[in-house]
Amino acid sequence: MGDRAPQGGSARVSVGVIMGSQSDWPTMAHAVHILEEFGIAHEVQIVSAHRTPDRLIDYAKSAANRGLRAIVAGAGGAAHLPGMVASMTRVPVLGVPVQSAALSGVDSLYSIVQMPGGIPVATFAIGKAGATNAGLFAAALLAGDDADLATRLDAWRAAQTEGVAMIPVREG
Ligand code: RP5
Repeated sequence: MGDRAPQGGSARVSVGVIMGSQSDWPTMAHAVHILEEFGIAHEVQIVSAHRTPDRLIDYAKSAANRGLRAIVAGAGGAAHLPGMVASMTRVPVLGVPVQSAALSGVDSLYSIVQMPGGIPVATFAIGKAGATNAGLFAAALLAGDDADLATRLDAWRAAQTEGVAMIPVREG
């Protein structure tokens, strides 16, 4: 079992970030960085559906009672981690398809997005954009009953808008 000490704050952990392998970290780091930026207490673990199945079961079945409000789950290839976690918890699962070497993440995307009706997994874009947006989506979920977080999220979005130039720089 990995360390479940909260990161990004001393408050009760509200978001779990899990990934199928250490090799998923460069992608999933983008979700973690968003949670850090918003000061959202979170935990980060490797949970593999096929290499650590008992860890997966323990993680998913304990998630609701431990107070998790969202689980960001990234995996590549067969990518059954998000769906398997979702099958064992009512906590919303945000699936991030990691870009695979063989099929560029299309395999991961299809695997995560094609959940049969009854067990939902919210599926994001392949790779960095998906991980970033999963982090932002988790923040948006929590902002529903956290006015301070809502203010920070609105400010983040406004800053993003402010950062877009009207006229493109003519490069090259
Ligand atoms: C999946 O297999 C992981 O999520 C990872 O994206 C992929 C490859 O894992 P490694 O062989 O790099 O550990 O389970």
